[in-house]
Amino acid sequence: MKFVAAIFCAVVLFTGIITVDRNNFKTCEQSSFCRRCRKVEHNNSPFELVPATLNTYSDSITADLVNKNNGHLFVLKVEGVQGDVFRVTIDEKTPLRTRYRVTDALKGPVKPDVIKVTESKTELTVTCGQNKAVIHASPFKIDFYRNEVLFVSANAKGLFKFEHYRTKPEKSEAPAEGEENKETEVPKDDVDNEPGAWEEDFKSHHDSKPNGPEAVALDFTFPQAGVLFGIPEHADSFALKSTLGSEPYRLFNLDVFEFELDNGMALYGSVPVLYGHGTKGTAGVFWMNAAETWVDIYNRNSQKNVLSSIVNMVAGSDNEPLAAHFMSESGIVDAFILLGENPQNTFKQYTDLTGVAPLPQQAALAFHQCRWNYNDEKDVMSVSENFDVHDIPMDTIWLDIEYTDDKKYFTWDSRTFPHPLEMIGNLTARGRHLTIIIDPHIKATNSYYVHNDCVDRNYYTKNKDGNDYDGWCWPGASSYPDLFNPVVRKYLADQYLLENFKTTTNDVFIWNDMNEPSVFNGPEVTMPKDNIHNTEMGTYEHRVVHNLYAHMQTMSTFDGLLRRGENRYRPFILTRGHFSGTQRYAAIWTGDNMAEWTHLQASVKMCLTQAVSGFSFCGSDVGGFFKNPNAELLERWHQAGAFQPFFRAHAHIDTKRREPWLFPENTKLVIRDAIRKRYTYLPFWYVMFYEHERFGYPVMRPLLSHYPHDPETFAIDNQYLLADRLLVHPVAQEGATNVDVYFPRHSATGDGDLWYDIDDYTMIDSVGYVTVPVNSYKIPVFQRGGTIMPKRERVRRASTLMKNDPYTLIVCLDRSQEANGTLYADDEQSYDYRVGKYVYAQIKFTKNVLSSKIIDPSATFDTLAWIERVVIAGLDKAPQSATLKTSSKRITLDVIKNERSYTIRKPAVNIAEEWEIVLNY
Ligand code: NBV
Repeated sequence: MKFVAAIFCAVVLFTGIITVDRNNFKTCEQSSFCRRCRKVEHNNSPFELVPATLNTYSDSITADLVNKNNGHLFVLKVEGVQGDVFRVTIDEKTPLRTRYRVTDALKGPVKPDVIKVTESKTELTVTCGQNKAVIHASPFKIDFYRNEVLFVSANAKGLFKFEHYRTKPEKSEAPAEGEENKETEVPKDDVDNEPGAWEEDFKSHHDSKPNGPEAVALDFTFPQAGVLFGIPEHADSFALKSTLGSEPYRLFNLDVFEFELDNGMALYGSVPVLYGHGTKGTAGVFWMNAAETWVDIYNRNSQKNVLSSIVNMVAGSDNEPLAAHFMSESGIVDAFILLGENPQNTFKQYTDLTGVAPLPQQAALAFHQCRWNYNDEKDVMSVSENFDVHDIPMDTIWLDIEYTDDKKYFTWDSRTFPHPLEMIGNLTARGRHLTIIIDPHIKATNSYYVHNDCVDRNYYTKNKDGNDYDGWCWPGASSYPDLFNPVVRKYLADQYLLENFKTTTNDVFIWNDMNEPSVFNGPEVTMPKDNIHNTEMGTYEHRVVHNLYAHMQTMSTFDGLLRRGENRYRPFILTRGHFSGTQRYAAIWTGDNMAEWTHLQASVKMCLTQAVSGFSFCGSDVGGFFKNPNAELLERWHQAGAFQPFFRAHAHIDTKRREPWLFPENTKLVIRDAIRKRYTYLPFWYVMFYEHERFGYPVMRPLLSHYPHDPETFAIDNQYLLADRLLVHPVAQEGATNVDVYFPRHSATGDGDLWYDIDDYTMIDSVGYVTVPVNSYKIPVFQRGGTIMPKRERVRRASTLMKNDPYTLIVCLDRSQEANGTLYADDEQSYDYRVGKYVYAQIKFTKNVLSSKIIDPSATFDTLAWIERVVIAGLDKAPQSATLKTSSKRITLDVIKNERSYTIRKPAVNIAEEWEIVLNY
């Protein structure tokens, strides 16, 4: 059995058959809980509120809900949360056993807000600030209003379902899968008689389901929305499509080999937050549930195929508001209703709950070079040297699984990597870092200390019979640490400490892969759902916590790296699996994509969706993981990656080597240009991530973030904004000589902004689509008029060597001849910024004066960095000269006229000072 799985994998790897094997993964129909939830009758909810049970508290209400079909009781809690959020929880009133509640997704306890309650015969109104939740008793439904406008309704479609825990019926009553007797009428809501409710088979895997049916489901309607988006991770468009007549979107962390594009199949991560946006406003729902979840989308605007569009027409669903139906296998209903009113506020409400990607070390925002595998120490050093020879900057070189001794993580293969410390030291001496992979599976051999420790101390996840679960992964027979147990997390974190992992240093970054978890011979390539974990809430099946396994690994790794550096250095971790909140610990990438143009396009869509779902630090394998990219695709992918947050080239072990100098000179030069451009923009990336940590807005943003009243922006996912300063439209079509770039409007028919081409300051003063010519070096990137961009134009071999280098400021003026920007600097590596060692400056151009003011005067940072150049585009009069004024000096500066801009040379003022440059006419 084990061998079969391994051979299967190997065959697919080496024959290069490129398409996902859908048979390995369930459809909704093959998943009994999804089937049950999906067939709930619309508009006939059996749930009712029991008004007599109402309890009112300062920040919440509770009341019983009854399922009229079986009399079972539930407790509803509606809570006001600070920042225009309601939290709705529903749990069983007296469950047979405590149902699991998600831990560690939220960044901390929620902050309650004061509520006011008014009652009428049929409704209960919970008011919180300018918002209210109107709870209708029968049928049960909650309408959420902001400023009297209805933004979200829960259970408006009547699809609420809550399968209470129950005792297993006698055998004869529970037919096995496929044995159902179609003649016998199934009593309403009696799931006991449903096939698959008490045990379920998929392929050769049997799920024993000792606790029986336990699904929870609820629909949310968004009456103001013209588009729904969110719920990553899927290789699909930004705008969610109707699932009528097709599969729901699935959230179940899975290692999907050679995933396909344009569908809602599960992928490595699950982030159950969904937004509805329209010209009248935005709202969101965060469905905090870590069990397998499917989401049906009701969307009159989009049909996945002709058939479903016809079904839609016939069903007359054209008048229906957009809606989402969340269906989870287990857990409780725990939903946050985000009433942010506009996109940015709503995204921030989500990061206020689950956290942000903290400011990374500068090096992590620079260029990463990876491949499965760099073969040995010589290979690593020669790749590093070649980047220098060809004058291409690179900060981090990565080692994949082959560096280990037989896939035993925390060890090295002594034949290929006999002197790891020396190798790391050589890289560090050149300003570079090393990243190594550490997967969660542990080779089950008694010649491995981690395995012995885990066995001796009872640290492994158990199978349904209570024995150490044993699966199959890269090392062969493997076991899986029970990462839900804090003691186990601490043990693994300890392995990163330099006293334990003696062959590493503080400069080694970590990559956690295969943590969905991936199990080659498990059901759907993961762990059986009836495996057992020892969580902080007690003993639970894997079923209820599955989507949190990777999250727990990143928590552990983060803790290890933090303690490794005595809490001084910012850890850098890349993880493949993720859940809500993982962004606090790790960056993510979109997994095993392909060297195809469509996958380059997908990288934008996927990272955009991640960005609004908390994951600002996202990228894709540049060049494509599987298959060999041609020169043009490799060039275009580097150019696109240079403007995405996480920028790493990576490739499968069977692909041809593809370091830039192995291609024709022109390709190398184009790639070099793209990477160097990234380095010039590092100060911008750095301030964006600082502001992301401080304010909680995404770094990469869909156009609707800043142009929420322009419906044309709603579904755009081939271009995006970086903060509100750059508009990026990567070239992702083969042979393109021009690109249609959309310049958004402030209202449905109104004006837009001015935009300046970053390469030559050509100004665009129009809205709608504009055809922009491109050559092999160029991708359309525009700086918004009204913004100031910090750059560093002296590019070095690694970003760590640019710390003291001077800055250039690019000032692009708006129609009123004004602009604004920020600049942020610190030591680029440590947490000292959190104790006030930084400079954060507001840079402004108004009335012909450019000025820099320190935003937090109590913060201080000694730096040698200075301003070496100011470029101003869009000035409507030509200045003769400029005068620099600081508290101690007053100097006249030259102004040079360029084709479409002016350059002020050498203001030579330190960035930590306050200054003014006055243009003289
Ligand atoms: O560790 C090998 C690869 C890795 O290169 C890739 O980036 C991961 O997504 N890993 C998956 C395992 C096997 C891939 C077929």
